[in-house]
Amino acid sequence: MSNSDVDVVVVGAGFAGMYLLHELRKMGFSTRLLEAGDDVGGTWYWNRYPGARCDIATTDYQYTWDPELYTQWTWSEKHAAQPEILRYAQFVAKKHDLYSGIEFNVRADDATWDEKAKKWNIGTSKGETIVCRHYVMATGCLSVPKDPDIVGTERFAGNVYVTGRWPHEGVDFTGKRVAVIGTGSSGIQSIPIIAEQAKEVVIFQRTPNFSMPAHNGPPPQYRVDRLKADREAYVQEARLSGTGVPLEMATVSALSVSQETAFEMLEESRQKGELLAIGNTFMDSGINRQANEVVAEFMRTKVRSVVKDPEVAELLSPYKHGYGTKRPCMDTGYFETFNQPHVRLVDLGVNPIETITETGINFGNESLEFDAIVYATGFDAMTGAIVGVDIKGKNGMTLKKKWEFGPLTYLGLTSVGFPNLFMITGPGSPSVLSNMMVSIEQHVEWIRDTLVAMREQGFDTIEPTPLAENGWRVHCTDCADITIFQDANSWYMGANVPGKPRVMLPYIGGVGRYRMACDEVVRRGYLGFELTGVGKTQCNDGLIRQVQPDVDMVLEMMGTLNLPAIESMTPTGAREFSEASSAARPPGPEVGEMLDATLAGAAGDLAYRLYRPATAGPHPVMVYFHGGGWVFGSHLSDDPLCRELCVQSNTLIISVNYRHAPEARFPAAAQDGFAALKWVHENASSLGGLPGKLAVGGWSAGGNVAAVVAQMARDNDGPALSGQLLLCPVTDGSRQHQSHLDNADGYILTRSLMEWFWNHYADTDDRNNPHASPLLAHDLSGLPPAMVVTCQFDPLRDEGDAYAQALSAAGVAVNHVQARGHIHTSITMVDMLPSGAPYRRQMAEGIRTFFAHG
Ligand code: NA7
Repeated sequence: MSNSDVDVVVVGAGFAGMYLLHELRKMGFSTRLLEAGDDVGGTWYWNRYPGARCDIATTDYQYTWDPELYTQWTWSEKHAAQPEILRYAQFVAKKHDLYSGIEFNVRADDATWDEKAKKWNIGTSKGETIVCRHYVMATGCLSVPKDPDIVGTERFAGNVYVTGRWPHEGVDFTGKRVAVIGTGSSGIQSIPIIAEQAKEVVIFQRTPNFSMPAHNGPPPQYRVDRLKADREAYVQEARLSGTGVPLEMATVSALSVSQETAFEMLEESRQKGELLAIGNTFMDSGINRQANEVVAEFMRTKVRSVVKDPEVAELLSPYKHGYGTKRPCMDTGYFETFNQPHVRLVDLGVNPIETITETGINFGNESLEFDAIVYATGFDAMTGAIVGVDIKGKNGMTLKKKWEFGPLTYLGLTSVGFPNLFMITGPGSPSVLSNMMVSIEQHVEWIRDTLVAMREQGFDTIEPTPLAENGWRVHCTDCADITIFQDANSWYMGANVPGKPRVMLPYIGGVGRYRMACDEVVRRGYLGFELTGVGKTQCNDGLIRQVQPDVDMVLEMMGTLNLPAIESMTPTGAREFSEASSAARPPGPEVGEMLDATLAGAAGDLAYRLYRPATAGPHPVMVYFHGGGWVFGSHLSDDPLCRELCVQSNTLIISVNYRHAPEARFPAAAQDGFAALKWVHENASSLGGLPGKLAVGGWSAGGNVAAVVAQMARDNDGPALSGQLLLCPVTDGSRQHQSHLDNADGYILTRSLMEWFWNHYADTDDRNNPHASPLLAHDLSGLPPAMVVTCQFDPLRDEGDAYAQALSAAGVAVNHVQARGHIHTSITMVDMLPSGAPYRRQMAEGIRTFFAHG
């Protein structure tokens, strides 16, 4: 126990530290485990306030690593109360002789990396310095109570209680006047019980919270049955799920059903009494504000139905944050408590606390006296406990300083400049957005396996690279950006602690996807890590997740569908397939008017659809050419995109069909495109267009047609164009570009499909014709201003980039947007992929700019 030079120092004897100790011992590592409290249990050791319970059902909130525990321990309730969870932790610690490896009542005060020795020196509250190779913070996400940021807290002479530091002997509030400050989970769980005892309770509420009845009782039978039937399968499902609890994936949009149906579905979820059920009723309540509002309003109706005083009900109803964007709560009789005559709610929004006094609280125009004040004011979440230890890494840099503007980690496990430091459920990992047990076990196992691999391969240090860490930050931000979580002033965002940087602290991409990323890092030779040993270094630098998270989900979903390759079909089959795929997509926004008609093409009539903005005309006009590799698609196939561009750019869009290959090969599409442009130009006024304000645009093969048509217009004395919008355009069929190889497969448009398109459209010789490959034009000067959008994971990326560069070199004004993490099709997927929305907004802005200038 007193070995002062060990392989690993672990701080914290909660569920993370306990399991880690077990695994490190098993693998033969020497360890010291320091714990500030005098027993195991972590969160469940400290949070002993009345009513403290776990909101995740006991079928899921338990260790899975020791299968015997499933039979040796029986949970009495669905949502275990704190004493039972603490007993469980003690039971496990005894069973596995963990107590002998834990030093209680010892804090880690500081930790300093010794670059020469490649070891950490851990300074303890007992004045000892422990030397270790690896240092693991298993300090929990909600372990440092937030400093009470209320004037006068130190003045109060009565009893003061903090929910996260509750006295072990308990508190009896019988006959007392009690103030409770804070209505997060701790407040919501404890208030009904405090009110049962106290003479008078005043609840000071800054923000009302969403809460649902826990419906506590025996563990849910359907989960017990599934566990019994096939425990491994159940556990595996949890590990690969979004939240660490097996749940059926929601497939219905809250906006696709009537409010009545939505409320019925929500009621069914609510009756389950499971924390994640309501948020999982609809597929879009976490990413779409309107969808979320359906859920929020449902929850508010429930408050109104319970709380008798309508004014109090209104005060208890959240309006300022979406459901789930702050941690929703589970309660037992919380809202009912406010119907009791001795319970009063104070809305701090209207009546802020002026000061706490020796005898009570002054707020608004009132002054109330209390015997006790309960602070249920929350925690310095996720980072508080980590930077609470003075951790100095390479070159004396402290972690606190490094994280001044928000935590920077690779995988939420490690941080650049701090070799051999690991965090369990650290910021940048799913942690508090998951069933903590699942996330804890995954991190412990990842760390264990990493230390074993290092030992086997003779490495002494492991540290992430700046590239990988920054890439992970970008990925975490991308994940958060597609949700509405960032709207709320939550502790997820650090918003509850004054001065704390506002960043999304947990990883919101899901437990399963996160696990897959961690596993892939290992499989790819510790991608993004530098490992060093005596005379050896290994560094497979790189980025683990670059595709936008919502795009990634679509790719994954398509992967599971085992769809046939389009290039294996006949053109007719491909057309049917493409039409069937479009049928199920969201329609896009409403436009002022849509009109279907025909115009004169190069060899007969062509169908077109006109999209008119709802604003008063006349409007500028853009002739739009659809994608589909010249083989399939129609004037209707990019309908949602055309609608969105119409609405957002306030432009009249005319989407034109053109003849398709192989029936009509090159140059039919280009000729039709040019004929359509001329027709629209001649008929602009009667269509409601502004004469002289004409542009072309298109996506993919349609981008090719648009680029070619712009060249034809220049070379044939008009029509004069204000701009050309080219989204993922085909610009060069004459040769191979690097992106054809880099993105050959796996991103929907494949290299072989592109070849199939070309083969149907043009002979090898024709591919060298600038009207097939506009990049090959001898002269690109004099063309209209261009907006070129290319996507990182598109086989066509480089030819689009090359066209933008060539236009610019020829003196054409070019707005070149490179969409990071996107694929050939993703920007067109209106209302399906939120990460594409900013690019569509940019495109609309680009269209407006064309017309502003010309
Ligand atoms: P929370 O969820 O952070 O709740 C703290 C509550 O205290 C919340 O209502 C805060 O309002 C309120 N608060 C914080 N500071 C103040 C001040 N200065 N004045 C008035 N009110 C204040 O912590 P909990 O302990 O309840 O729950 C933490 C997690 O533990 C929980 O989510 C579960 O995961 C388990 P605010 O909302 O910030 O306006």
